[in-house]
Amino acid sequence: MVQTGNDIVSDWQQPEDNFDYVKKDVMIPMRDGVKLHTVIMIPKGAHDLPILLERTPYNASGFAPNNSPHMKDAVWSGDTDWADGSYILVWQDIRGKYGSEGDYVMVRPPRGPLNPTKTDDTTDAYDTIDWLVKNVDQSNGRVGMIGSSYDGWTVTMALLDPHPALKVAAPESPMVDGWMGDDWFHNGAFRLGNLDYFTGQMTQAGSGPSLPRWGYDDYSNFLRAGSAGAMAREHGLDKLPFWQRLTAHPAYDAFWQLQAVDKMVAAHPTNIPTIWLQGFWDQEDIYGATHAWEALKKKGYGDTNHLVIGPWWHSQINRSAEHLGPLKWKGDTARDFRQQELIPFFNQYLRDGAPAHPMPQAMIYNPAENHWQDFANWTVSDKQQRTPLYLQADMGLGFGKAAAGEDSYVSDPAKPVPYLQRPIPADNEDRWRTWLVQDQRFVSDRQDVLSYQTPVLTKAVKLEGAPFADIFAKTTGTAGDFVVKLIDVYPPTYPEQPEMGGYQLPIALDILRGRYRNSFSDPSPIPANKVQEYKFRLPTVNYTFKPGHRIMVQIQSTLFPVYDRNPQKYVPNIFHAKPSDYQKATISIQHGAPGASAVLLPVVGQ
Ligand code: PG9
Repeated sequence: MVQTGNDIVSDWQQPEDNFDYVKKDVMIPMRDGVKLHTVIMIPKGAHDLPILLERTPYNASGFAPNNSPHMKDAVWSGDTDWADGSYILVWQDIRGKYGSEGDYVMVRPPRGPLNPTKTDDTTDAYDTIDWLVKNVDQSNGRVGMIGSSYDGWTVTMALLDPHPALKVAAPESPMVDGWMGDDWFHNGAFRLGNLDYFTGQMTQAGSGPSLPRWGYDDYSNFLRAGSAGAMAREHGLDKLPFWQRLTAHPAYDAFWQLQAVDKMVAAHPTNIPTIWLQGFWDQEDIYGATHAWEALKKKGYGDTNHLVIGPWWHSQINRSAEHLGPLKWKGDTARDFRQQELIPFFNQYLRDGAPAHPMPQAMIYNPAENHWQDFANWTVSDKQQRTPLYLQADMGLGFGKAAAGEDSYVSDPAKPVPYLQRPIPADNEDRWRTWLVQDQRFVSDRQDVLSYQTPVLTKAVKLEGAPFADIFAKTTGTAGDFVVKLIDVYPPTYPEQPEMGGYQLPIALDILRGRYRNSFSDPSPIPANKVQEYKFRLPTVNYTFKPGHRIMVQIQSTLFPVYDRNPQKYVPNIFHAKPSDYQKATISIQHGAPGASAVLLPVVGQ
């Protein structure tokens, strides 16, 4: 009857006789002695199997979260298709995160001017692969690497000086250039959601908290805080070394240039067969895969490197993708791609006797036609010929040049244009994932949003490539941002899906911080009341505007709180803008002359 002692035993092991796999936690030593926590799942009875490796800052143990006797059910959704007994699955915590030793450096730059140590994620990947092929007896000595977003970035780093056993790779939505167009900034405009990410990632080795909120609506929460710098100070982010570095480099200086992965892969091009993959509406890393792939193609490596753009939100490749918001696809486009392309592509390089699985140079979904399209020679270049679609009088849009004129609006930083219909809850994943396909009618009647549209199209307009915004504008301020959206306006009635009648679907949108209009590295104030050109690239598309639809271009100066507000008065560093720096400005968009504002479209088959 006595109940004393310790009911918790220290050496209990779960009996795994009925499991179809063996799971091991190991610490793998790197060349400097630091050990990295690694989870290895080996199908029972396996021999001569390839290894699929993912390196992550997001908790390696969390990739096999379920205590199931079946490997397929034990792993997370992104790995289910790989867990059929034909791969050894390996997840590793990168340095300093979760179970790994060492210091964590946010997207650690490669050895060199920004990293004077002897290790980086290239050497850590190399040392890990070396250990795995020598110590996992069931392996056939061949490794593939995969991972999305940050984990896509770790794949790209492994490719810079790959271990000979690394035979194939797939960076999925990799973060490639945090300043130009991935997570941190877009063309110099800072993305406020990073503040939550920074406390989550850099206040603990595990998972830290997000920022405290005053209310349900993030529009009000961020507006209340003032500048990004003020919000960061209020919540203690100014103590984080990476925040200090980031805010000390608001422009595209050497700090950013030296850690841009597209520049690095161009300097160390790889012949390892690689699929560079991202979402068409990738709300976090829409820049990376396309630009890294373009850099490799330019270097003559377009045969072994493939570009894939699916009709997906960020990382949706690892989940089901039958639809994106209201857009419905034919079947599960992510599962089908994984099963019919990605895995056979990996198999051919990793498994003896696997059939060849050639892939086209690029595979890009056409969301309007609802199918994949293969491209034997996909080319996007800044100098490519594009067809201008001009802004015209009376809010018109057309391929003919317009007469001189302008349209004005008052941009008030106290009332920025929301990126989602309010309220915008902080933790609503679904709304964040689908914001890039949201119907833009919720803002098109605002006085500070200009909406130009073509007449109803009588012929299809097919785009293949990257459109450019080429806007001529003057402002009464000395600073300002330009947001340009290319939109497909559905017919007013749409019988096959009635709720899509009149829908304004963004196809490509982006922002330019006006101080960088002439140089990303060398900002300059905007001369007040003088017409300036604001030219910038929009995300890559493969899209058909169908007859019966219209093309719309929307222009506005804020997109909040995705992007921090521009005070519209030139200050040296917007992170430190004071409340009194924020001022209204009148923006006048020109058409015809002195500048013919347009979006430059990569139209094919005209
Ligand atoms: N987009 C996230 C990220 C990547 C790289 C750096 C910071 C954030 C992610 O989903 O991992």
